[in-house]
Formats: sequence, structure tokens, C-alpha cells
Amino acid sequence: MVNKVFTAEEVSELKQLFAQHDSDQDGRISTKELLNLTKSLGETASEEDVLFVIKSFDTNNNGALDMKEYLDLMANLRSIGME
Ligand SMILES: [Ca+2]
Ligand SMILES: [Ca+2]
Repeated sequence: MVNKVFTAEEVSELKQLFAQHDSDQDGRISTKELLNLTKSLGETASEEDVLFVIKSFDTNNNGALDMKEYLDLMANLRSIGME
């Protein structure tokens, strides 16, 4: 299920953002990496917030967000009116 929220261009921008913040380049966004990512988007999230977000979107339960989970998260943020 590729989400239909984003255009191909937006998906490639989001993938870039993902790559920028995947500091250890393991293809997953960890709690710490997501914390940095949210900061770069101008959001103030606590580590607890971020942990909660990861738990909600971590469909394969590996404790981090892979690309698909991350895109789901971004689609969700958009649907509640955050860019
Ligand atoms: Ca990573
Ligand atoms: Ca995961």
C-alpha cells in the first residue's frame, strides 16, 4: 500500500529527509534520529512523544521506523493538518 497522500516529487523529498536524518544509515529512523528530524521540521517533541509516535507506526515492531512506516507517519501528519 503506497500512500496516495503525496505526489512522486513529495515522496522523493521525504525520502531525502529520511536519508538526511538516518545518521547511521541503517535504513531505519530510530528514536534519536526521529527526535532530530522533528526538530528540523520546527516541532518541539520530547523523547516521550517520539517514542509514542514510533510505537504507533512501528508496524513490524523493530523499535524504529523504516521507510514505509515513516511515510505512513508523514501521511498521517499531513492528514491532521501539519506539513
Ligand atoms: Ca538509522
Ligand atoms: Ca519498524
